Amino acid sequence: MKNGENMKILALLPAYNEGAHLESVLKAVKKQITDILVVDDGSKDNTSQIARDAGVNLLSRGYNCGKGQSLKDGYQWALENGYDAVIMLDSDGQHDPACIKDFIAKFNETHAHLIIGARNYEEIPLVRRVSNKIGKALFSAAVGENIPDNQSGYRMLDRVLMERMLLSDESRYHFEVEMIAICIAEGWQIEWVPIPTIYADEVSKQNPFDQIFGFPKVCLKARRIIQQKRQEKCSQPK
Ligand SMILES: Nc1nc2c(ncn2[C@@H]2O[C@H](COP(=O)(O)OP(=O)(O)O)[C@@H](O)[C@H]2O)c(=O)[nH]1
Ligand SMILES: [Mg+2]
Repeated sequence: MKNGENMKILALLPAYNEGAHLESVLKAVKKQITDILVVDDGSKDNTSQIARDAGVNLLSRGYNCGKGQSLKDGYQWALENGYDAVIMLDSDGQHDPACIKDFIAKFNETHAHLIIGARNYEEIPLVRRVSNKIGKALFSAAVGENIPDNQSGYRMLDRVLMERMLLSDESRYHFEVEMIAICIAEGWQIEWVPIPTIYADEVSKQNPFDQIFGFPKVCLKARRIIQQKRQEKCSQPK
């Protein structure tokens, strides 16, 4: 595997109704990395136009399919265009593009398939902190190891993981949670970089109902994925 400095790396930004934030986010991302892809997902505002005006690559299918599906579309595009890795970050300003260099440095050090930006949960506003802490405990118990931040969408993936994630049937937020379980199941070490915790005027697009009732389901699925892989390995001849 090449060094981060010699790699072809794409910044991948899923975006849904981010007209208020995308322009400033892209401006900051451009200072860190030249190759950028925005995946607009049927936004009803000027998200696509902002990406076009900024001169970055844009995928836009005109109707909403979910963040996970947009990420898969982005990986497919990155693989077809010969990228060695993607760094994915949110378009709403919650991920500081200045941290991109920290992901590349961590990749140079570890060559991990997956590097995740971890926030300090103590800095998350109270209501979100409580749900995130419960989610962290549930998910860590389900996968059998401490996962500091399963909700963070600030991540770096190499081609191997991008290819593997194209097989996932998740299309919304649970896609990113499943990605962690897949790495554990495959025995791929996950690496972490600290990122700042940013909350400003952005409004989450996550459905609270889905968060509360869908999360235990995704934890059980994560457990199943890991157990199935373990059984597969055990049933292979020595
Ligand atoms: N392409 C796409 N992006 C989405 C969708 N939902 C959310 N996003 C983007 O994914 C990122 C994180 O979404 P957000 O709702 O802020 O999640 P939260 O910060 O975890 O509550 C933002 O950049 C959103 O614009 C979607 O359905 N499709
Ligand atoms: Mg957000």
